[in-house]
Amino acid sequence: MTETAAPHTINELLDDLEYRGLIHQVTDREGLAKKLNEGSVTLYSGFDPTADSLHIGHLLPVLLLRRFQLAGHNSIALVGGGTGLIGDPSGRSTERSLNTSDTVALWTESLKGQLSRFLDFETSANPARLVSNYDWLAPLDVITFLRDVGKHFTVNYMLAKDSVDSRLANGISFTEFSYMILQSYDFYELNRSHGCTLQIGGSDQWGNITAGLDLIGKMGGSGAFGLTMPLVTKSDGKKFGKSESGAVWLDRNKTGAYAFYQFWINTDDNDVVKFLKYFTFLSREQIAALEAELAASPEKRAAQRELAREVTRLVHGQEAVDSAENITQALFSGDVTQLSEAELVEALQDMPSAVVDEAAESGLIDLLVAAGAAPSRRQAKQDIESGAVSVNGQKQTAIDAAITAEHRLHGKYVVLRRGKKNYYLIRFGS
Ligand code: 629
Repeated sequence: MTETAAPHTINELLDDLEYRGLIHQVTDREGLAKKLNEGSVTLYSGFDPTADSLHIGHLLPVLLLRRFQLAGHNSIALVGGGTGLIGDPSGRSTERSLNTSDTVALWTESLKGQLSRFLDFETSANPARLVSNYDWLAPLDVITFLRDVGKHFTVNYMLAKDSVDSRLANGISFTEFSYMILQSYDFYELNRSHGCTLQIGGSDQWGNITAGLDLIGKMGGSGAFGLTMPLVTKSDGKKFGKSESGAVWLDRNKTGAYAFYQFWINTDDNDVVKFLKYFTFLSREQIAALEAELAASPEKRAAQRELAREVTRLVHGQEAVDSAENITQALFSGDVTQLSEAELVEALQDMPSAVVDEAAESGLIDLLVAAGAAPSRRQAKQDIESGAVSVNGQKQTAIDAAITAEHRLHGKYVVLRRGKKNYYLIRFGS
C-alpha cells in the first residue's frame, strides 16, 4: 500500500472541536493546527446589534470564543456597532429594514454586556477583549474607503458570493451589497492592530470571512485563517432555537430562567448528545456516560437534565438553575405556595392568566371562567365536582368555595389548576 493518510497535526483544541462536531469549514486545518501549537492565537467573532439581546442562535460562536480562551488563546468579541447600521445580507432572502443610530447604539451596549459574561477580562495571561467596529468604521471617509479598500474588491467577486448571488433575482440595495467589504475591513483592522489571525462564525459567515482573508492578503498581510461552525439542526426538521413563544433569548427579562431551562430539557433524544457536545463544556467521558444512560433508561431524561443545567448555568448562573428546578418541582407537584413572587410569575409566564378586580366578588366558579379554565359556569361546576380543580395546589371540591384574601400568594396571586397540567394565574389588582 502506498496510500498515505491525510496529514493530521495533533492539536488538542481542534481535536476537541472536531469531536464535538463544531467545525463546518476551515480554510487550512493543518496550518491552523500548527499555528495553535506554536502559541497564543488572537481570534474574533462578530455580533451585529439587530435586537436588544442575543439569542441561543448566537451561543455556539460565543462559547467557541470561550473554548479558545480556556485553551490559552486571545479571544475578541466584536459588536457590530458600525455594521449593525448597514445590515448583513448573509443567509437572508430579503432586505433588512434599517434601525435608527440611537437604537443601534443602545443595542450595541446591551450586547456588550451580554458577551462579557462569557469571557474573562481579568486574567493576566490572555484577557479577552470587547470591541465595536463603530470605532473604526464610523471615522472612515467615503473617498478613502473607496480608494483604499473598495479597489481590492471586484464587483465580479462580490456578485459570486452566496449572500449576494442569492439575492440577485429579487434585488439587493447597494447598502447591503457593500456589507462584506466592511466585515472584511474589520478583519484587516483587527489583524493590523491586534495581530488577529483567525475569524470564527456560523456557516452563513463563510463568504464574509474568506472575503476578509482575501483583503488581508491584498493589503500585504498573510497567515490568517477562517473557521465556521455548522448550522444547528434538529432531527424533527424544525428550526432550532424557537420555542412556542418565539426566540429563546439570552436576556433573562425576555426569556426567564425557567423557560430557558425548559427549552433545553425538552430536547429530543435524537438531538441531546449532539447538543451536549455543542453547548456544554462537559468532557468526552461525561458525555459518553450520559449517552450510555440515555440508551439504558431514556425515560429518566438524565442527559436532557444535565444539558439544561449546564447551559442554564453558563448563561444565567447556578442561582437560575436552582430557581428553574424549584419551579419545575412546584409545577409538577402542584405546590406553588413555596415559590417566590418572581418565580411564580416566571412559572406561569406562558400560561393563561386573568386580572381580577381587587374588590370583585370571587367565587371559584367565576374565577375559573374568568381565567378561561372553563368555557362556562356549568363546566366549571362539573370540573370542581369531579375533583379536577385545585387552588394554590389544594384540591377544591366545594362548588360554592369563595376565594378570599387569605388565598392570595404574595398578596395578589391565586393559582388555579385544572387536571394535571393546566395552570391559570389570577392576579388581583386594578
Ligand atoms: C462584523 C460583523 C464583523 C464580523 C461579524 C459581524 C456580524 C456578522 C453577522 N453575524 C450574525 C449576527 O450578528 O451577521 N456579519 O447575528 C451571527 N453571528 C453569530 C454566528 C452566526 C451569525 O453573530 O456567526 O452564524 C449565527 O450563528 O449569523 O467584523
